[in-house]
Amino acid sequence: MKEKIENLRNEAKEKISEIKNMQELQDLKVKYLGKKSELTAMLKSLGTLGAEERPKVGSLVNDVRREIENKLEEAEKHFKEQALAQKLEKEKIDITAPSTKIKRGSKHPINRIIEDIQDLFVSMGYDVVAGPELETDEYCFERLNLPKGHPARDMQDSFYITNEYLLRTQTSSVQARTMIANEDKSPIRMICTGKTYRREDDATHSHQFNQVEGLVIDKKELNVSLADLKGTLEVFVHKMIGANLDLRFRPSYFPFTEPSYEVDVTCFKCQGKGCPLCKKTGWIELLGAGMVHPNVLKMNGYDPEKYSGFAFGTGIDRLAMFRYGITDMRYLYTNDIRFLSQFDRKDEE
Ligand code: FA5
Repeated sequence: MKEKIENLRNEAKEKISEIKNMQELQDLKVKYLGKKSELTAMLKSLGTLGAEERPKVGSLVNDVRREIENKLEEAEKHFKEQALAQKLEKEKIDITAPSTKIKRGSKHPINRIIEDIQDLFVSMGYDVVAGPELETDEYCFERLNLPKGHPARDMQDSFYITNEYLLRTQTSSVQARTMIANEDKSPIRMICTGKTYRREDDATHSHQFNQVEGLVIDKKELNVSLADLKGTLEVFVHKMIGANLDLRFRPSYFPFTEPSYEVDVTCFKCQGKGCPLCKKTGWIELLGAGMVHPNVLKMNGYDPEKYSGFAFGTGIDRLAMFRYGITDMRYLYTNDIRFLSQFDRKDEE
């Protein structure tokens, strides 16, 4: 028995000295120390030995086990150190090398302005609502006092999908949706920002652009007036694009408001002197507005004898042009990262 143990010890030592990798080490661990190893079997069979021999053999088996364990531990330590050294060699970091620049994303200028508009109007007690971009003729035109065949439909060149559905040409469709949805016909104070579409394309007109619609309706005795509309628009435009800008309220026509106005702002490019961008007028149109037409109130369930209100619709892309001095609106849609990444800096100025 003693000789067998000694042979095992020598055999294990020799095998351990020849190990080449961790897998071989694991295999030897199982072979010499595992549950089914010869040494474990010897320990289990100690009971069959005589009382004198038992402690001697037992202590020898334990010595050999410990010795093999130590040898294996040493080998394992050696392999781990070797692996770490190889990893460090391979993954050497040169802390003096110039770093690669991490590209920071930035918010699109239109989204910046939309967030600012929403913050401003929420601070004035307005709700922010939304409506669909694929709109029905009914909400985009008919419920806004623009029946089929009305000449004013030519004011907006539309993308029709079917006879009944089109890409909305104006967020005014959300005026009608809000009035209809408001079943108890209580007062309304809402804005809606969103994409709108028309067949247009030049430096101040895009086929896709963004509008913000505003609608205020309240009981007649509260007398929501043109003065309220003017004051609201002045605060809005001054907060968005500059406190010193002149606004020009020009009488105009929209079928859904009476009276109606278009509001122009001094051209940011020529400061009002006249240039190609403002078509030599010194002004750029920013929005349409007016007092909600009694027909629109009636068609959407509000009694014009009891309620009155104002509405406005502003081009957000035009606001972006003014705020950031962009001379061609179409840059906003070209997805040129060099153009789009400059606005963090511009907002900090
Ligand atoms: C309207 O769209 C009316 N719905 C506005 C309105 C709302 C009037 C509520 C009364 C009451 P207009 O077509 O003028 O009106 O457009 C309003 C604004 O949207 C314009 O002043 C302009 O700033 C912007 N806009 C219009 N067409 C384009 C376009 N193709 N590209 C970029 N901005 C445009």
